[in-house]
Amino acid sequence: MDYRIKCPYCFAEFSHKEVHFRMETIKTPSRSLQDIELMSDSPERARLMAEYNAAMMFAKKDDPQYEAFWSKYEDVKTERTTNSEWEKFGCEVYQLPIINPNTAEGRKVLRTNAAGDCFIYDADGMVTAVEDIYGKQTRRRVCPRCHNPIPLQYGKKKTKFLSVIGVTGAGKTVYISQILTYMSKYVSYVGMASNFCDDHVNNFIKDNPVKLNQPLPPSTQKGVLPQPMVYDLTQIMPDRSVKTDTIVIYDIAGETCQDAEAMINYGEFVTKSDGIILLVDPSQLNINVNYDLDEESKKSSEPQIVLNTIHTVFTDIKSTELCNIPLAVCIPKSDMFETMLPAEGRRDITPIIDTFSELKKPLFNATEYNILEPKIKSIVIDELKTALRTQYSDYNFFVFSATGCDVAKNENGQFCPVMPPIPRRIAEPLLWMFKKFGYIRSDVPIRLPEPRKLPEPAVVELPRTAVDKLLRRTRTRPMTDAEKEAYKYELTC
Ligand SMILES: Nc1nc2c(ncn2[C@@H]2O[C@H](COP(=O)(O)OP(=O)(O)OP(=O)(O)O)[C@@H](O)[C@H]2O)c(=O)[nH]1
Ligand SMILES: [Mg+2]
Ligand SMILES: [Zn+2]
Repeated sequence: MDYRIKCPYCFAEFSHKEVHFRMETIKTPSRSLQDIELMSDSPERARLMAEYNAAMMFAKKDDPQYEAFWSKYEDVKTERTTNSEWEKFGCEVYQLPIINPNTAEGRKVLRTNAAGDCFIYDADGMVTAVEDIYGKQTRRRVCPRCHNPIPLQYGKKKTKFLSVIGVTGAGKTVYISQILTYMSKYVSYVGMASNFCDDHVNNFIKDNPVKLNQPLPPSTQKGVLPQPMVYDLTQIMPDRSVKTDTIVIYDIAGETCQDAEAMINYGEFVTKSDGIILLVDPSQLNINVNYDLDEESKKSSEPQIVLNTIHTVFTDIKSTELCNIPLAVCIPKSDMFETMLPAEGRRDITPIIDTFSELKKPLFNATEYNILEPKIKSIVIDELKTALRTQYSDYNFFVFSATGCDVAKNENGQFCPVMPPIPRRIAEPLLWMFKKFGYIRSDVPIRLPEPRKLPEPAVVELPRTAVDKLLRRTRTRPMTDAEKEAYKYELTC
């Protein structure tokens, strides 16, 4: 079995057998190289030299490949060394020695298994660990190109990459924090279970709390890359087999989305994404809100400019072609304009339950969404609609509130939720994305932002009678209103 892995940092693709490992053994040579070199030729000198060379392979140091990857970001490596790791190693995790098991040098310091290679495989036959000559095992796989950590289990399942973008202050970090917090609840709405694959998810939630009277997260710095969040989603299929997919979510700083150059430098994640969740701040749609986005980001980042930028950076698309990446266009902070929405927009999404088994069905609730859709569309400004229509082929509009309540400044001028935050409809764009990825279907066809093109002329062919066949003719009748109406929806569920 050859597992192909796509690095969630640099997007290099490689076989599971090509991974490198961060070692858990750290050595310091007993003598310095200078000391050894000054010694006269002797067996002792040779022994010390060999010991020195082996120890240097296990010395803690800054890693050139890792440093090269992070050099374009603002000197912040968001990887976190835990207290226990500090106690154990006395250095950052990214300074641990790295061994490549596919070199003669690497193999010399790793234990070989009965099959003659140095890998330790799991029950599914994927390389998960190696053991060094000192008897220490490590499961710390890293990408062979950028030396960033590959999460446990990562690489076995099909992976989809999802970026959340939008101007500074649009609410991306608050949204992601809430989505991650409530992930298992919402994926259970479509009969799925979720598991996160490393500590980054927990760290993200801890670092970006959304709690009553607690300050909401500060603005994500431009040029800082937060760790990708990796989730496994498991589904029981109709034939009772189990299917797992992996999704990786990226929180991208607002400023990164504002010009094409920054997007190419920092936003590679956007261009490599399988889906984009775009947050359009309500103030960008002329909705009355009680705060001010900073002038700079308001001007330079009208949502249609962000859309142009993305369209431009997807370099394999001609400027005249539509970009077919699934795009969920969301208006966040709906708690601030609730009165503009019908009842469906003021409450959370509802799962679809099988009346017989009482289990939740793997379906996007389009019946509910379709009621809300025309209202959201009426809030969206024409410039944005035009940009979407002329550049994107697969998008829908959403509203949600990540806090479900108002936020107010505390005595230090930081925004805090004024009530226990209970999010509303945050999962709707995500479940829509799941439908686009083919994980689930919808209960009825989803209403489109623009009707599909009607046939010209708008007629329906009548069944051919024997006389028609004889006369080799086809007869038609005009489409009914109901038949035309179907063109406002997707073709299938
Ligand atoms: N009322 C309300 N305010 C929200 C909501 N979500 C976010 N906000 C407000 O928007 C501010 C910015 O949210 P962030 O999530 O930090 O914005 P961001 O898009 O990550 O911004 P950058 O990191 O600068 O790109 C928060 O401090 C809140 O004041 C919401 O659901 N309701
Ligand atoms: Mg942020
Ligand atoms: Zn990589």
